[in-house]
Amino acid sequence: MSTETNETIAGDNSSENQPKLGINSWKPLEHLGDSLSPKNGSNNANMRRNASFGNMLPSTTKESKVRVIYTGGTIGMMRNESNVLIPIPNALVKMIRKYPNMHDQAYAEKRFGTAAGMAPLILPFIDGIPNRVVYTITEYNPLLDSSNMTTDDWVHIAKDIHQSYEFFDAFVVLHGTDTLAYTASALSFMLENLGKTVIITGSQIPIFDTRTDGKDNFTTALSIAGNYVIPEVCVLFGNKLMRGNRTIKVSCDDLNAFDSPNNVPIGRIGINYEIDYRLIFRPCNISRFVVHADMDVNVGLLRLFPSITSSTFRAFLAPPMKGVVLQSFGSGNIPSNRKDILEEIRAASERGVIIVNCTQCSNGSVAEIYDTGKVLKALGVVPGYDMTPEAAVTKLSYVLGKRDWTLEYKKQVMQSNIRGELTAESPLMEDYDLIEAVARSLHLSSPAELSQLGATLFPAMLNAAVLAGDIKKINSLKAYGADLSGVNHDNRTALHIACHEGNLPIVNLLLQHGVSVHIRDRYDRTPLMEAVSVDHHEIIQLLLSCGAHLTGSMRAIGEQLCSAAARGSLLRLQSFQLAGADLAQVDHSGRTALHVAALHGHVEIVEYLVKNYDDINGKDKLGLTALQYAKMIEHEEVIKLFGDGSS
Ligand code: ASN
Repeated sequence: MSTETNETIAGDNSSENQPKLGINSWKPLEHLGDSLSPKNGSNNANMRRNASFGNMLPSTTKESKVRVIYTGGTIGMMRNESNVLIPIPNALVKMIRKYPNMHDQAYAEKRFGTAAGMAPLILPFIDGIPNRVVYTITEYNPLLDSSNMTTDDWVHIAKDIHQSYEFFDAFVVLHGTDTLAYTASALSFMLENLGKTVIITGSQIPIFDTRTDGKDNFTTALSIAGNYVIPEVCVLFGNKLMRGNRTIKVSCDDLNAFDSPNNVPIGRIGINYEIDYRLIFRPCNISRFVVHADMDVNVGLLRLFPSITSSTFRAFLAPPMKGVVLQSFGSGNIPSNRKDILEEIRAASERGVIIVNCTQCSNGSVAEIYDTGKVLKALGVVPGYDMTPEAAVTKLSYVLGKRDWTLEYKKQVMQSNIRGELTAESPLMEDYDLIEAVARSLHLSSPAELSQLGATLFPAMLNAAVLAGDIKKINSLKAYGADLSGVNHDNRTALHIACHEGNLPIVNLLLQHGVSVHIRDRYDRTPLMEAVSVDHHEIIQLLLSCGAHLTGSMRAIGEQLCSAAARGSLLRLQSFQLAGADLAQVDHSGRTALHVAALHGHVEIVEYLVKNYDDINGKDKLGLTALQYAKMIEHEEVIKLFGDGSS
């Protein structure tokens, strides 16, 4: 695939196809008043964040921003004069703007005024779904049938997500269905420590055809992406939201074309969305989101069949092959009486080729039940348990691309569960004793009632344990089946509370259990903002190392910086700085913290800010500099801090 990308966010005119991807796409919004003038040394990230539309949000409406990456596939295809389906470059966005069930033009006009024709797309209101989803579509060039996609295309998608990670709440990838399960599996490995929702979808019938499944798949993917934090690469298709690396394409013509045979879907799509939070696989490392783009292409899938020849084996396993998924019979068996084949396997394994044993059956796992299965392990073959072939081969490609890992470690990783892609041991039964005791006294018995009871009790008990700083209780609630990532009615997680309480050990514990740093509560506050609000620098640092970042309107942060400066709180300014804020950010009056500190005669703060500003002569909307404020209040000590070169 070409590396050229079209960012198509604009209206029905030729200027809508921005030549480059990325945050350029939000540029038209700068005219709408929330952009930061690039003075005062604001860094790139802050400038780009300012190009978002944070404080234009009507106070009653919550919005989330989703980046759609359109790679090709049937979903976006249209019929040409000969009634043949082909992808038509730059047509998707133009068409979507005309479909009121995919784009809310009235809202866009209210929100973006005259720039609405150039503005991002807006998913129409959906009853029961809180956030309005504002989305922009990045169209790849050329658009590809997914059968033509390669490892390079996975890298392209992964890098695009990485490049815009901080500026969007979630990502939706539109993809052809034929190799969609491979891409989903590959991305699940390449996107390390993913903290945001990534949903891949496509369709069997083009999105603008009357009987399309594409419109439902697309709008459902958008609304889930914009409303749930599911830090996984998921596949949304038909009535299921599935873990990407567990999916396989099971039908060429059924509208429910994908299945996840060895893993219960994360969500069921009906009139309502039923997302089972307990099934979400969360990264439990305290590390930032990164992309591993170095995928080794010397991998393959070898499907066993009766009477397969040893020369086929020899040819297949020969250099440059480095990793092979052996699709064995049943629960991992190969003909143990075929010494010629066993010899080829042993020789390849001794040369350092990683051979992973996966079953040909779409359902079930390899296990050493029979002698015919045991023999492979003795030859150095690694069990792949219940991995799909798609997951196993892309995982091999990922693992082999880790140049600094030893062969032994690579083999270890191949048989370990790193992204929820395999079930290595029988799952532990969770202990629901506590819930059962309450349920008995309330005469509740159905699974739905029990799970409802758990969902009601656990968040309150968890919050109480966090407030009490009781790590033991948190651990035992977890053992009872509580979801540590659950939210209360204010959409606050235990992590918000622990950050606000300034409890570093609990923050650490919750992060180790994969609680997301990106969930915004009802007031749009992230755990990072909570940590800033209590000036807990160690917690701020810990959250940053997990990929947390400031969100929303930079002007709002400017207000808070000015307010901290007015109060004389140097510590708060340092907290914001540590969290990634630009101390020179202006408020709605164009004032910086320096203006306000000068006006209030806070010597220590002025001294600190003067050192941290690239330009101390910035003017507010009244045309005044910070020094002029100091002169107005005749504060000699402050005036001196500005030095001779100031105006
Ligand atoms: N051939 C198409 C593709 O994979 C199939 C589809 O999208 N339904 O690109």
